[in-house]
Amino acid sequence: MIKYLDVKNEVQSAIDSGRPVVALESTIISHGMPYPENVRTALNVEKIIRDKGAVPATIAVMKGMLKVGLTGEEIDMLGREGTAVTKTSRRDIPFVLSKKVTGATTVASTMIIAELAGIKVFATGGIGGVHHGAEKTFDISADLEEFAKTGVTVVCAGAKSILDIGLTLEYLETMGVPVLGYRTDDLPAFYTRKSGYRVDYRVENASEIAEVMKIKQSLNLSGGIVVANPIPHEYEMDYDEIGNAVDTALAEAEQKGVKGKEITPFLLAAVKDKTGGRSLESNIQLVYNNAALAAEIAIEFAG
Ligand code: PSU
Ligand code: MN
Repeated sequence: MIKYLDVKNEVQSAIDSGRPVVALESTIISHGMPYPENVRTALNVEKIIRDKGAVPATIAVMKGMLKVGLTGEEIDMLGREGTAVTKTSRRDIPFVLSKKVTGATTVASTMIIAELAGIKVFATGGIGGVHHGAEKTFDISADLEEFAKTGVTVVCAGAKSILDIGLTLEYLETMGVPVLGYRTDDLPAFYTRKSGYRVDYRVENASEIAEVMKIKQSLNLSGGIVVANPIPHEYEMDYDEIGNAVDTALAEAEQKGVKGKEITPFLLAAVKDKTGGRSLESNIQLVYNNAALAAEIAIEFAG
């Protein structure tokens, strides 16, 4: 047993008996969406995973422990406290544990904790990536390095255009990370089904993805897999509307000098404001869609 790991009974017994489990991050709750939609979404995501026949495990750092599987009250607390909670990526974990403060986990730290607990599949909305202007700012999300190291499959809706999608793909290629498009040849761009960039491979069902995971694991090829799942047609946003919102958000961030771990939450909130909140509904729906696919993958992998 790892000293700092606290796995909920329901989740541990599923892991022990080889039943499907899906990990979920908590920065999307605290920093990715406003209250109360964040709490409602997080609880619905858990329900979608259960209805499919897998066990959800939302991950966070609380009271000096890495918590795998949260109660409804704990999810509610993360949602209410919002950005007052410490956004916790790989480098933040030891400090947040030592101070026993509440930490919301990013894609990177959720992957680390999921792997410690023995969970192979994780659902989220969007991953971090290479930011525009990274050749000057060096702003590359720690999520990308994590994909190179940690053996968890992450289902996302592609990369948001707040990022440089082309450079994000180049980085993943350098790090040896497979990018699988679920029923798409084009990497989805979060709010839209297409980005103009191609994925490495197209897959048609969850069992193909589970097979890739098993082969990768049996060869001891370290690192994760990105599964890019396009937003359902009916919730897709207008390409130009999102493009304009992102451009304005990026200009505002630059003018205000927003830096470091603040920049992603700043851009997410600014895009939401510029689209009159409509991007929030798209965001919620794509997370549901990812949760359902992640549950199917976990079931195929376990089966
Ligand atoms: N992208 C989104 N929504 C999010 C995030 C990214 O569309 O909530 C969050 C995730 O937790 C991701 C983190 O791991 O932001 C990346 O932050 P940074 O760029 O600072 O590494
Ligand atoms: Mn960054």
